[in-house]
Amino acid sequence: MTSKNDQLFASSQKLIPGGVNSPVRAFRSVGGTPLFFQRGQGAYVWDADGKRYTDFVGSWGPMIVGHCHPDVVKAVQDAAAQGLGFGAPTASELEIAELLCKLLPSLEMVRLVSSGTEATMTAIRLARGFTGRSRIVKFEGCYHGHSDGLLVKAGSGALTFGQPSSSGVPAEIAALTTVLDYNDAAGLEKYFAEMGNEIAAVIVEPVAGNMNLIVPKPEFLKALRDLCTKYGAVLILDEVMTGFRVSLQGAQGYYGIKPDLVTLGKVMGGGLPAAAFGGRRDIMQCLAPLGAVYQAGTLSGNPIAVAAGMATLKLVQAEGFYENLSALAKQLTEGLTAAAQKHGIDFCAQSVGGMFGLYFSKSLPTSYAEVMSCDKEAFNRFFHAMLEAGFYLAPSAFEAGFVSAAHTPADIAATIAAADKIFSAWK
Ligand code: KE4
Repeated sequence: MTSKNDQLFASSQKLIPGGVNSPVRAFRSVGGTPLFFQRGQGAYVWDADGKRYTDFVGSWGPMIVGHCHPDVVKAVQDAAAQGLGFGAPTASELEIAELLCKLLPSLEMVRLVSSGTEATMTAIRLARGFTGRSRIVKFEGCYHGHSDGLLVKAGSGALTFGQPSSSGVPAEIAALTTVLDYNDAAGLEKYFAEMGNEIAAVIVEPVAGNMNLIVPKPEFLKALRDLCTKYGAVLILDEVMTGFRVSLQGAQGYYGIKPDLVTLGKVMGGGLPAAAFGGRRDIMQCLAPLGAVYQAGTLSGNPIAVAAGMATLKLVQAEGFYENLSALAKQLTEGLTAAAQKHGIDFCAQSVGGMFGLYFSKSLPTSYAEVMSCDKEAFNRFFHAMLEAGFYLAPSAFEAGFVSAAHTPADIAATIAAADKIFSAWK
């Protein structure tokens, strides 16, 4: 008897490319049949066959207060009863703009959009309009959504111009993007010395979460800020994942680095499509209808998404919220590491705030190259064994994981116990 998951996947593949509406969901990196979820509550999700999992993906970060938090559900219901959208300004958009600018001091002005991709795509256009320059710099392994200029991989050999990492991206567009090595301050310094006056913007994940989790080196963050200031390039911190995830002030507050522009998403939408970009007033005032840089969106500031975001952002301001979240993530990473090492398995893990990385490697990776040398097959085996045991990790060795305020120390202890059992039978 095939499971409901299998039936749904077989049917979905006939109508939806790969059976999914976003590639990572298809389990191609880990193998097997993707889970179709039917319900979430707190730290748990249930698949189409009614099996419960402790959830460490949380919709890729948004579910920081847990699934179906009553305050969030009620805010959405109340907002929906007033109207699902107007395509016109609402007071709630001003309310969330005021809250975002209060929580993130670098935000002098902010605009709401509907996805992280829109936020980063627009921040780059804005930086180009503000500086009058075309070149942008990103880092290998960082993901900033799927706009053409960001689907770019490092040029081969000495070529510092990027090459498309997706078909359909014209080489001419990719060539305007330079891809450097994350955490390589010296390499950044060298590139700026050659090309600094041509750089419109540098976009970076202040904690990388799309090549598994990579922690920034202090000298790398310092070089980013100092060089962008020196050469008049716009420093864009892509905090779509780290915003309100690593601390209430995001990674910029956690590490004390002030961006010129910042992009936000995930947590600030509480699971609904709300994202944003913002920063220096002199840059933001270049945006239509004030300035010449165009950007628009039918659903921007949608009142239901804003309601979910506001309710979530109110909850994360609770006393001790991030101390508790960080403690849960630390309990998990330290417990998994101890269990693996007890059984002589090359495994390590780390966390920053409420996000974590798991690596089948002797030491913590600090670069894209080091992440790529981790044992992906071992991760995939671990992923499926944990899934079987009722624990849902990110379905890729190159993604970060997330805890929520709904997870308890007992949930984490049960996760560690399941891993310990798997490691004890590890050949
Ligand atoms: P969206 O367009 O998917 O809302 O955001 C793109 C984005 C931008 N910046 C960062 C730092 C991000 O992590 C993301 C999206 N993250 C992935 C998870 N690694 C979303 C999951 C998916 O692609 O389905």
